[in-house]
Amino acid sequence: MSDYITGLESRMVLDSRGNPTVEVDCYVENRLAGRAIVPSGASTGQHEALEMRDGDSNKWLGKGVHRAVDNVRHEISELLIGMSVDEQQSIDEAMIELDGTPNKSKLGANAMLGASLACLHAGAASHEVPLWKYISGGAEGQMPVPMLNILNGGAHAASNVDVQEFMVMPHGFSSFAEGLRAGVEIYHQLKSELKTDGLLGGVGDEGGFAPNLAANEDGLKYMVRAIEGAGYTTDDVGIALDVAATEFEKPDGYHMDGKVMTSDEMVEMYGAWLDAYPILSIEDGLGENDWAGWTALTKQEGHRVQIVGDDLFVTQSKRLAQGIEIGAANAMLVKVNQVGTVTETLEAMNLATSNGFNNVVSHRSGETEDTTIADLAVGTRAGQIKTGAPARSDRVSKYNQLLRISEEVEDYRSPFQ
Ligand code: 2PG
Ligand code: MG
Repeated sequence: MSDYITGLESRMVLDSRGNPTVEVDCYVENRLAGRAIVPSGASTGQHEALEMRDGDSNKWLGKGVHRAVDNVRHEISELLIGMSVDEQQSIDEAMIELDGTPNKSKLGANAMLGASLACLHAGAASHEVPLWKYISGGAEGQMPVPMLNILNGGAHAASNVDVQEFMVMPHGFSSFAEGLRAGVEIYHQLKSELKTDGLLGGVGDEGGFAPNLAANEDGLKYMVRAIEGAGYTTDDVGIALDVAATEFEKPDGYHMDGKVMTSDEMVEMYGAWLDAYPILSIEDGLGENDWAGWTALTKQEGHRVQIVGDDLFVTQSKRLAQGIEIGAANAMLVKVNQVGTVTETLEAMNLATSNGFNNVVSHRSGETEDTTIADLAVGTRAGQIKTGAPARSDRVSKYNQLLRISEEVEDYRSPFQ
């Protein structure tokens, strides 16, 4: 017999940047059974589902989430009461229907996602299985290779670096714990390399160092110095970039390193970087509407590097289908709040894998102690997760949850074999 939802509660809590966000509790048989907190981005894509903010500039600088919280407490709670908690798809579909807009602007994607995730947790609890196993439907899980963002730039840092994320990817190890250890040691090594050069300052939003650099390419040089300085080789540890190029694409081109570049020149630059550095993955190398540029990049470099669409696909099947059709990218970044429900996230992930695209599960730059994405990565066998530097609890909590899961799930392998 399945357990029934008896109500949802919701409240405002804070995220890692000190901004309000939505927390939702799901009650099953009148007992608290599942809780989730919604993350929030800074370099958001224009096609993302709507994050509902109150817009009252006298409070929380306009970023209050009072209306979204209210929507969970009233409309969404009333809608879901009496539904079986383990019917995730029906739960999500009911909310989508009630919202009735293409971008979830009536209820707010933050309200809907909070409810969707809280029900997911409650469903796992009611079946008394770990979340990752509830997501996998009982199938074997797989530990993801972490991408640790150890050098922050772009919209996540107050530096002059345009590339948003320089990540280390320890893919050549036999266990998650060993891979993570390499990533952490490299993080500490980067700190001493930067200190030696007098470039050590604070960290960015995702816990990585945030130095000013003479050129973006210097970030790649520091990554190699850190990998090798920590005693690893670039055979076992590669580099993943999130360029977040939408942020510096202007009507006249891409503004980078003090120059203005065309799409073709960007593609050429990536080719040169791939020749010179152990780069395994490039995310958002071009802007969110530059489909032709994405196709050109994928055609030219897709055979030797993973090309990940974040702002381009916004975890939405419709945009992903377009990318598949025209050969734009060969991987999708997975952010639950870009689409707003668990069911739509899983649908997009399935569409990706069934078309030979990789999935990379991702945090947002505004995060919390919520660790759902760690279980999502394992349960869907995504194979990759990016969740920041090994610093600050909003990032480390995901790695710690993965360490716990790795006591049960051993499968760990390079997604590039
Ligand atoms: C990204 C993310 C997460 P934000 O661009 O991939 O690193 O940043 O959440 O600010 O969109
Ligand atoms: Mg991105």
